[in-house]
Amino acid sequence: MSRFHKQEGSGLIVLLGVIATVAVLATVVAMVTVNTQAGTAATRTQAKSFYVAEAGLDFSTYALDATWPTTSGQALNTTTIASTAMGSLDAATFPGASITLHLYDNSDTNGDGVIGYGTGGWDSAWDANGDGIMWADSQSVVQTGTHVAQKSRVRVQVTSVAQSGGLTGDPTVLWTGGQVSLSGPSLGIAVAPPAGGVHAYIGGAVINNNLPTTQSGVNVVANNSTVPITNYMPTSTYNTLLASATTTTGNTTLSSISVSSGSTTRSSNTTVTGSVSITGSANYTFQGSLYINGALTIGTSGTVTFQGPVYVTNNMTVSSSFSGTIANSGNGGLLVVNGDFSKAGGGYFGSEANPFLLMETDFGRNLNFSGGDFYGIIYGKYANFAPTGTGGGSSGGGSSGGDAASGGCYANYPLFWGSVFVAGVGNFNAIAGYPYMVRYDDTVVQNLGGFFSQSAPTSVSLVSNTWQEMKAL
Ligand SMILES: [Ca+2]
Ligand SMILES: [Ca+2]
Repeated sequence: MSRFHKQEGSGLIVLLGVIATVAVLATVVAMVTVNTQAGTAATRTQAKSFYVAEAGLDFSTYALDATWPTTSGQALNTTTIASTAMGSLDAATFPGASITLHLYDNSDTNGDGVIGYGTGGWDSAWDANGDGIMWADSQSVVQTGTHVAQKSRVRVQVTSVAQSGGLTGDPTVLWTGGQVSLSGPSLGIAVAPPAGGVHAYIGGAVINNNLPTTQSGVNVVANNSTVPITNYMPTSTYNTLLASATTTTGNTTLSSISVSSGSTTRSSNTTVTGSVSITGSANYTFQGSLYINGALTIGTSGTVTFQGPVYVTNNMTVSSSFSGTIANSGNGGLLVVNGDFSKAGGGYFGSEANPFLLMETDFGRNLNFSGGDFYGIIYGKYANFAPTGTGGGSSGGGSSGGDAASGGCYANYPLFWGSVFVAGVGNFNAIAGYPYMVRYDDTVVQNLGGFFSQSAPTSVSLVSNTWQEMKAL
C-alpha cells in the first residue's frame, strides 16, 4: 500500500509540475500574442501613413499637371492640394490622418546646402532653375486607436514635358474629312512621299482612275474614321494660334493699303479696316502683325514679307500676275484666312526654311492652289482643298535645298510641299505628266514645329528612381 501511496504522491507532484508548466506556457503564449498584435497594429499604422503620404504625392502631381509653376507667382497652394488629397481618403480607415505638402525646386535656391528643407527653410516653390523638374514632398500623420501617431515622409521628382502638337508622330501628307476625287489626265492620287512611311487619311472614298505604282511609300487609308484631325493640332493649340493672329490691342489702324511699286516697310502692328492690295512690282515688309478686316490681294513681281502673324477676315487672293515671293521671317509664318483662299501665279509662297502655317477658319471655304510652289502646312478645319496643275518654275522646289532638292528625283515638281489637313473634300485636278501635286516635306513640318510647341499642352510624369523616404519633420 505504501508503495501505492508513494506512487500517488509522486503522481500528484508530476501533475502539479505539468499544470505549472502549462500555466507558464500559457502566459508566454499570451505575451507573445499580445506583442504580435501590437506589432501588427504598428505595422498597419505605418502602412497607412505611407498610403496617406503617397496620396499627397498623387494629388501634387495632378496639381502640377494643371499648373506648372514657372514663376514665383504661380506657386501652388499646397494646403488646398493636401485638403483635396485628404478628401480622397476614407476618414474611417484613416482616423486622425493629415497631410503636409511641399513643392520645391530641385535646386538649392536659398543656398543652405540642402535641396528641400534646411536651415534656410524650404527652397523656392516653383521651377526656379527652369529645367522642368520639381520635388513633390509629402508628410503624413496617421493615428490609429491608442497607438502612437505614425509619421511618414516621402518625396519624388516630377517633370513637366511639353507634348507634341501632333504632326511629328505620324507623318501625314494628306488628311481629308471627305472624299478625294482626282480628275485630269494624270495618274492616281497626287501625293508624293519621301522615303516611305507617310500616311494619307481620306475620310471618304478615293475616286480616281487608278493608284499608280509611284504611290509606294504612301499608306493611303480611305474611309478613315479612326484618326481625328485634332491628332495633328489639338483644339487648344488651334485656339491659341487663332488668338495670337487676331490680337489687335495697341495696333496702328489704317483704312487700306494699296501699292503697286516701290518698297514699303511697316514697323508697327497694323490693323487695316478695309482691304490690302500689293501688286505691280511692289515690295512690302510687315515687321509686326497684320490684321485685315477686308480682303488681301497679292499680285506683285516683288517680295512681300511677313514678320508677324497675319489674319484676313475676307478672301485672300494671290493672283495670276504674282511672280514674286511671299516670305516670312522673325515671328511670321502664321497666316489665318477666314474667307476663301486662292493661290495662282508662278511665284513662290514660302520656302522650305521659312514655310507658312495656313489656317482656314470658316466653314465650307475653298483652298485653291495652282501655279508656283507653296511651302507649308494647311490646316483647314472646315475647308475644302483644291489643287490644280503643278508647281511652277523650271527649278521647282529644288531651289530651296534640303528635301525639296532631293525631290529632284521627281521629274516633275509638286505644287505643294508639306502637309495638308482639311475637314472637307479634296479635289485634285492634275495635268498631264505632273502627278505630284502634294509632297510630304518633313523639313517643312519641322520648321513649323515652333507654332505647335509654343502652345502645346504639357503633361507631368514622375522621374524614375527619385522616390525617397525621408526623415519625418
Ligand atoms: Ca535649400
Ligand atoms: Ca527645376
